[in-house]
Amino acid sequence: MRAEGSPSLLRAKPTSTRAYGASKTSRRRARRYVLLPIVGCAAWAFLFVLYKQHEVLGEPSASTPRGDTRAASLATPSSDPERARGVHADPRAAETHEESAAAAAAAAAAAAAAADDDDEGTPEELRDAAEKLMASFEWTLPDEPPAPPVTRTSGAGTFPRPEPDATGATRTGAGGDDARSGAVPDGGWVRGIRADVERRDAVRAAMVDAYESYEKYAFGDDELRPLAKRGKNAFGALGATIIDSLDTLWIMGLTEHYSRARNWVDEFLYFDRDWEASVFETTIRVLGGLLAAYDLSGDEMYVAKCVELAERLEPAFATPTGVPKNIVNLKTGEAKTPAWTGAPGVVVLAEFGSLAMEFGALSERVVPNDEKWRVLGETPVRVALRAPAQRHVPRGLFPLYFDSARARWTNDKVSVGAMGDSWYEYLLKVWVQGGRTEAMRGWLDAWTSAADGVLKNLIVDGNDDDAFVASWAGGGPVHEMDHLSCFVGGMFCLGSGAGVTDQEKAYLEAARKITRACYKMYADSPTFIAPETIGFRGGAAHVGVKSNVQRPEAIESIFYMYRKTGDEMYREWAWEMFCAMRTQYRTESGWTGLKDVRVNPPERDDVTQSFFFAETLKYFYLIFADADVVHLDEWVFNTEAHPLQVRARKTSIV
Ligand code: DMJ
Repeated sequence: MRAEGSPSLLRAKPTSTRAYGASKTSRRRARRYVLLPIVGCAAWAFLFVLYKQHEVLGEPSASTPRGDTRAASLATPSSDPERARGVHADPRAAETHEESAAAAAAAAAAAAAAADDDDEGTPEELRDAAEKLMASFEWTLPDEPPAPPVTRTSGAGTFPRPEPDATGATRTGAGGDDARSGAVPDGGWVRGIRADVERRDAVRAAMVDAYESYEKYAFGDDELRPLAKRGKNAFGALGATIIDSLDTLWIMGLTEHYSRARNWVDEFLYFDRDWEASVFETTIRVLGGLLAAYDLSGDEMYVAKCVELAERLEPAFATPTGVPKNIVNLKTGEAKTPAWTGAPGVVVLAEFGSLAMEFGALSERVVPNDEKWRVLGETPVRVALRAPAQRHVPRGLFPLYFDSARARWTNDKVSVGAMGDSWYEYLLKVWVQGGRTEAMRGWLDAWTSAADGVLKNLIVDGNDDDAFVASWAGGGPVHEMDHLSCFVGGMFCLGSGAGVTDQEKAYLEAARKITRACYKMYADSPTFIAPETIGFRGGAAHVGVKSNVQRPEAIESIFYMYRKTGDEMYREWAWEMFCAMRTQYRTESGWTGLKDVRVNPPERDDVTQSFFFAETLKYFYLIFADADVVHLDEWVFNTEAHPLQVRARKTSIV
């Protein structure tokens, strides 16, 4: 009866390693399981009487729209809607459990009375209201664990900083072979960039605005539907937005929002759910988000959650090759492949081939180090790299479909956008994540070959000092580009290291041109918002798919280019794009994507994507922050922009 994702008094919580004293937790649980049911029964009894009264007095009016019931019921305990959801309520406001129980009972009575006064609500609505009231009640329990101390990170890691040279300058821009030996993980980033405080704080204010709408209308659900003012669960009701936001909130220093999110994870996140989860999405968003929150905060609670989740995903890897199926039921462990890949066991490149950052990080963060997870994440890449090359597919590039049982490619389409993107991204980033050590060379070699394949076959110069990224089918290029492919600018920028060798210079030049094309996808649009896809002909672009879902890839590439070059033009581009998003996405009740970027003002799509918090707003913020905040020699972003610490690795099976 209870909607998935709402806090449940009956939920069996898995045991986990806690950051807080067991005795306090036990006391809290004891109070919860003994006292809450009593209060719950009282409230139910009260509502049952009301319901009976309704039956006697006649049919209720149907004037309350279904969608308003939640807001109405939640607003009842307090006239302040934020308090009503409990997410902004100070748990210490009610001194004792009894006081808060009394308050809840009074609120239940008030809610029921309000329903009665208005003569509104079917029995189902009343039951709903009671459930929601009880759910909101749990949020106001006293004795919440104290929030962990939130300190800002400078991104300082454990690697030795570059030594000053004879002139006293650090080796900015150096690296090259030294970096590749693992001695100095210097990606050639410009040092000493100072924050543009005003613009940085404008982005931070946008985060507060958009995230508080989510807290107000959908806290605990995967995503917010800002216009409907309610939540949406597309990821198994795992609180995807909360988890995707943890590190952004931390980095921005939003202490209170972070603490509420952290405590939700501790108290209400569990994975024993009858839900067919995407292994990829769950890994990059949930596992990646929890790992990054751990790396930033050191809060051990996250590691226990990660292990619980990884164990739920593990059955997907039980194939003859170790290449995982794309879908797994988190409760039953039953795994399957999508029907649309053409045959049973056929899986999607980006989905099976970009799990190694998260699973590798997990191995290093559990105590004692458990290599099982790293091997699980690396095996699919090892298998795919060794599979016989597919005809009609250029060297270094990879088809989109792979047979997980027979270890062979099943089509000849290539894309670095949808379905292919993060495969290429992780070849590079796992090498960076592992400290660019010799042990990781297999990853670098695979990426170098792939990068050269992309450069040679897919990059098409435009006529405005820009470049597009094509896809490939039937033995030749297809002149269409996804917004998703805009990440390639950032990838080439990251892969260009110090820009010392000819090859590195070519990567950086490609990055510059692709990033410019992606900026123009925004600047050339009537709304200053880019479409989901473009086509290109004769060096110019035209709109393909006209929607926009708040994607991050263009601003991601601008971020890398700014960190690499320090060219203020990139901050200007970022500011223009940010202002356009603020104008076009923002509503009074949340930030939404657009159905048609060619129409101004545009029609909204009514979703705040969880990656808008994880990626889009984070990259904007970091562009305007000091370059020391999440320094790219010490942190590497997974494909959902969750920063993971760089740690030198001594072993890899790739
Ligand atoms: C994100 O979930 C990730 O970046 C993924 O790799 C691709 N798509 C979205 C953002 O557009």
